[in-house]
Amino acid sequence: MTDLFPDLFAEVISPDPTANLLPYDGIVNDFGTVLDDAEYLYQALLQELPWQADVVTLFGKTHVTTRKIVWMGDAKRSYHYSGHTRQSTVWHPKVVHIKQRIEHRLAKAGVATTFNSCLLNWYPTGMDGMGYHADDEREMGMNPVIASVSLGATRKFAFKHNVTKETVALPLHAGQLIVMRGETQRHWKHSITKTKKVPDGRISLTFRKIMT
Ligand SMILES: O=C(O)CCC(=O)C(=O)O
Repeated sequence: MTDLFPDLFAEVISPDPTANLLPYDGIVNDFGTVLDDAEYLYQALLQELPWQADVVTLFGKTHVTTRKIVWMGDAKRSYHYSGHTRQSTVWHPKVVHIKQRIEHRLAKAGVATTFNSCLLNWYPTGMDGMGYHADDEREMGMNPVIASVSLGATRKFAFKHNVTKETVALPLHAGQLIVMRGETQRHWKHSITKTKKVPDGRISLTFRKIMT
C-alpha cells in the first residue's frame, strides 16, 4: 500500500493540486484545505439537512446503512447506484455556496466543470464507513469529474486498483477538497474505511455531473 500521509492526523499543508496521487490508470488531485468554515458548515448541515439511511444491495442482499445520506441536485434528476434509484431533493443554499466555491477553485486550476448534483454522506462515527465501490454509473458518462469535500472528523480514504490490487490511501481532513477524474472510476475502487479510533462524525459532499 502507498500511504501518502502515514500520520492520519497530520495537517495537510498546501499540497500541489497538479500532482496525481494515483500511480496509473486515473487522476486524483488533492487541493488541500479549501473551506475555512468547515466546523460551522459541519454543524449547520447536520442540523438543517433531511438525513436518511441509505439502502445498499450487494451480492443480492439489501442492507440499511448507519451512514446517512442526502441526494441533492437540479430538479427532477434521479440517480441509480448500488441497485437503487434515488430522487434528488432541492439544493440547500449552503450546499450551493460550497458548490460555487469548489467550481471556482477547480476553474482556477484549469479543471473547468460545473456540477448538477451532490451526494452528501454523514458518518456518525468512525464505525460507519463505505465499502470499496466505483462511481461508474452510466448517468455520469465515461470519465466523470467528481469533487469530494470533507467536513468533521478526519477519515482515511483508500483506493484499490481493480486488476493489480495496489492500494493508495490518504487522510481526508475537515475543509479538504480532492478531485477524482480521468479513468479513475473505470480502474479503481474507493472506500472510507471503518475505524474504532474516531468517535466523531464526518460529512462528505461529492459533487457530480449527471447527464440528462
Ligand atoms: O465519504 C466520502 O468521502 C466518500 C463518498 C463516496 O465514496 C461516494 O459518495 O461515492
